[in-house]
Amino acid sequence: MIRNFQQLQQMAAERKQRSGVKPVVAVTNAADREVIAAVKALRDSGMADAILTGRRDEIEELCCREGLEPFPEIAEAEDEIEAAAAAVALVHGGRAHVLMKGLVNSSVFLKAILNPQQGLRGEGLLCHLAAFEVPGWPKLQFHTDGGMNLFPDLEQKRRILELAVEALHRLGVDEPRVAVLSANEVVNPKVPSSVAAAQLQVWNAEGRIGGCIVEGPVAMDVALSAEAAAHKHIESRVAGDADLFLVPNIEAGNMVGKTLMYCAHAKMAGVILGAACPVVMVSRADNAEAKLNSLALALACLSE
Ligand code: COD
Repeated sequence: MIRNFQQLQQMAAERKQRSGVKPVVAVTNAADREVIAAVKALRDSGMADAILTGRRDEIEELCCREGLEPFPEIAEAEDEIEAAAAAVALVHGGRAHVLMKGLVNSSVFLKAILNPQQGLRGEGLLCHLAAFEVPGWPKLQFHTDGGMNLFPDLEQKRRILELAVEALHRLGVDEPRVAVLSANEVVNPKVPSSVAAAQLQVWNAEGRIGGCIVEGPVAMDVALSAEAAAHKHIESRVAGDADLFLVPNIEAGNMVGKTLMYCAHAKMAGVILGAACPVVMVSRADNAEAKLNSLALALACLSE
């Protein structure tokens, strides 16, 4: 169980010590104060080094202001499209092990990763995994996919689940408890998410999806509360103890995440899985601390 982002950062630092190799993060358009502050914190923590892409003059000025000296290596790029291509090329060339989104539009960034020739597409689907530290909640909550796939079908949900479970194994959660969310615990053919959730639970019971405990469909109250499950006479191994929440689609995932952040003061980190390397997916509005948490998540997801 990972209690909070501080523990996640420790895990990322220990992972580096075990492997003996200091990972390098390629930062896409680093010409932003919060990005530079996050890179400084990253370097100070010893978790990884960074190579920055973007306009050299702007980046160097920000490095001076934030005390990031000596300057990290900079790959010159005129705009966000060039910067995305340069950062992806650093991963292709084996110079970087993790890719990070800096001051760049999400769609431009994702399209650079998905580019069939120069991108970082692996064998199959890519998906977004978010981690939330919610005040008063005993462990990090992992949510997928509220950030990349729009309306995944059953097969895509299965792949998203497998990618997220694999990442949680790397984070030391050996048998994640997975709540496949819908609006109710009863399968209703008129609610596609409930039908898909039930099938994922069956595949898990049959051993076709392994390494985790999957229950679905479950409503959010049951996923979050053993008392709610008992009250509804639902026997559950996941209720109140879910590690991973598989959301029905990007709209639901986005709304749950934003509600956690704005109403429950949660902190969020995000990573894209299934690409040639873990990809740090931050919002341009995130502060340096949030960006550092996403860096820690991606670094802890690296295979050893
Ligand atoms: N995994 C692997 N390949 C993919 C994926 C994926 N998740 N998505 C698309 N592809 C491939 C397709 O097979 C196709 O070959 C090519 O990429 C283009 O596919 P399109 O035309 O469906 O995709 P795009 O380029 O229009 O958009 C892909 C995005 C990922 C940009 C799009 O799905 C998107 O905008 N997602 C949501 C991003 C977002 O707003 N997040 C919330 C805020 S961070």
